Amino acid sequence: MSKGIGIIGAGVMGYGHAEILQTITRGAEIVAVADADPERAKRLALLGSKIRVTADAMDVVADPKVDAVIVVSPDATHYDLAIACIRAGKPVLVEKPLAETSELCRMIVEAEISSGLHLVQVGFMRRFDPGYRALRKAVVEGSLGAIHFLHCLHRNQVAPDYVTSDNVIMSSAVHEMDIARYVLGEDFRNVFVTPAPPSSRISTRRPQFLVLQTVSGIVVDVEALPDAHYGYDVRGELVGENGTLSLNPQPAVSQRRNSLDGIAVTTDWIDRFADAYRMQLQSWVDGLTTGKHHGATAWDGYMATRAAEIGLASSKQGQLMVFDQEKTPDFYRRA
Ligand code: ISE
Repeated sequence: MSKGIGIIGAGVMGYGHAEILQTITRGAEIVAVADADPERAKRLALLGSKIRVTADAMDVVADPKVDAVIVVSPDATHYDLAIACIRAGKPVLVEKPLAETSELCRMIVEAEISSGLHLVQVGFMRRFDPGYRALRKAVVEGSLGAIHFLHCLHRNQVAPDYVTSDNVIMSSAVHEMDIARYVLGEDFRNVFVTPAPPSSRISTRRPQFLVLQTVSGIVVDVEALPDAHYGYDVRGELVGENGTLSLNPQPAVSQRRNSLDGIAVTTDWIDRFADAYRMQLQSWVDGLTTGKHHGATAWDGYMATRAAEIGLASSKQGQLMVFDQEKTPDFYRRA
């Protein structure tokens, strides 16, 4: 039977998830949407005949027709909504970050463990990207031999005005913190962050360069550039003793025009990770029936925000920061 989904937040990302759910995902349909802006909610509701509109997010969580919830509202609301879903015993897919601080993320982790149910998934969609999955597979199978480096590039075309240098770490580089843990299957032991000069053309925010090391010593470097101008560009190269693997997001066609021969660069993450978003939603919806979960857990969400916070401290203090090692709770260990 089709699952009833409630969406909280009808902005660009909320609409994007809703569109995929209604047009591509099998086994679920949207039954309720909440947004403080009634016009946005109404626009989303046009995607289906059974979608009830409300301004009250908690009303969606409590709705008996809602089997599971997607939280795509502002970051500051994530904590309360995730806790409300756990209390209601409803599975919830929370857009990243899980919550604004690692302390709040940790409280979500504790609440989920106390409930005894695996209810929370974090929308770190890159875990469903075929490229990153191939990198993970190579690590699991050992095909590259011992791994030395994971090089990561994360460039936004032009970040919105409100994005600060701190956000470049907390909201952008945090994806690398998560995906590196996923690909390498290890936690971090230290991080050093060097801010680069700001882009005088556009803003005072500074690009950030991060060097992390995992527990076994693998080096992960991240260029996080908020204003690349030419497009949205995410790259990765895994370097091992037998060779390398690079992400290769190829559009279906290449172009020759204006004296150039090449491929178009996407302008935002919705395009670049379109496959990942689709697969993330299908996997999450399938999990509502099978009980199998493949995405980032609340623990992963906590670890990513915690790593970003430690990175932020490094950028402020200009020092290498060492992580306290935390054991993954048994509740989150996957067979
Ligand atoms: C944005 O919030 C996202 O989550 C995107 O995936 C990321 O690439 C971008 O840098 C963030 O600002």
